[in-house]
Amino acid sequence: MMDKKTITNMIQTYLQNYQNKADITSQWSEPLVGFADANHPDILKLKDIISQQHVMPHEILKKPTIVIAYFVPFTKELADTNKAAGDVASPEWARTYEETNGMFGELNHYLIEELKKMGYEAGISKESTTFDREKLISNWSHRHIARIAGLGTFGINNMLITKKGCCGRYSTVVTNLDVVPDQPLDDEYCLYKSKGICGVCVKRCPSGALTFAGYDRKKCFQVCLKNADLYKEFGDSYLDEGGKSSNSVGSEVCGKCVVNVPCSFK
Ligand code: B12
Ligand code: SF4
Ligand code: SF4
Repeated sequence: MMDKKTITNMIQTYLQNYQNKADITSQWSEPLVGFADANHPDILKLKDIISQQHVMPHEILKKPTIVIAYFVPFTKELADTNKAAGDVASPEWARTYEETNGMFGELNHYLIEELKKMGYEAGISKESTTFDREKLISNWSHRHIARIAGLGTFGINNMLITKKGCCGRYSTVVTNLDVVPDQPLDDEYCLYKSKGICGVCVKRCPSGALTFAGYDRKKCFQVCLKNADLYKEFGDSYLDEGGKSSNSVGSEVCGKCVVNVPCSFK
């Protein structure tokens, strides 16, 4: 039988070995893993909150029970490379973005195969690696599911902040595991939301996309596109359904709102 500890160990060990590969320059910290109830009322609400096209776990597996969500934190060393003011991301940031997305594909494939060997079913939403280039939303939101899996809470930087911070990336796998699901957190990890202080991310955002009133994804996207123009050499890990053709040209990154802020690593 697969328990939560075994799956958590599998993800952590896979990542440790992956970063020793010769062609990988990225280093990651130990991942956090959460288990969301695939039939949680908040998941069922995603069609209303995000869009009618948002995929439901039961559209991926016939009888889903648990969505595994995991957060892979970046290192402080990587964050430091990207802390310069302005809207130009560091090349290390762009490269790690691509390498992390590529790693997710391989790690998820490994998890799915291992679960199948044990008699379970598992799958990913192909929608998660692509997004509507006009509306700038995806039909599969990793971090809404990660929130339901108890991994973190949303900050005013519009990132999901975990107990290890928000400087890192998420992925999710839908399964029919028979484990007890984790619950969303009651606390607020964002200092502005919990205590009315901080706001550093708003000050740092070079495009005015972040304000205390909300987040403007179009303004943010302009900055990401500018960086994509600069960084085309690290590949295109954001692929469309089935991973056939690229959803973007260049690395659409910025990340000034997740580095050098109080919630980057805690
Ligand atoms: C489309 C997309 C973009 C677009 C649009 C951004 C956006 N936020 O919508 C662009 C290209 C501009 C972009 C930029 C960035 N992105 Co992006 N992006 C995505 C993608 C593919 C889909 C996001 C989406 O559609 N969400 C649905 C919309 C409607 O939700 P939303 O904008 O998040 O808004 C909701 C929340 O704010 C939420 N919310 C806010 N407060 C609260 C409180 C509660 C209680 C609840 C329930 C909800 C809630 O309510 C809003 C409406 O539902 C995801 C990967 C994925 N498939 O999940 C990555 C993702 C969100 N991006 C990520 C990152 C890191 C970035 C960048 C830092 C770029 C970079 N890597 O350098 C910037 C940061 C921008 C920002 N501050 O939000 C990470 C976030 C990691 C984290 N710690 O949260 C993700 C999850 C990718 C990943 N695999 O980890 N991104
Ligand atoms: S930088 Fe401060 S205000 Fe912004 S999300 Fe993090 S804790 Fe909240
Ligand atoms: S990634 Fe963050 S800091 Fe950069 S433009 Fe978007 S919201 Fe602002």
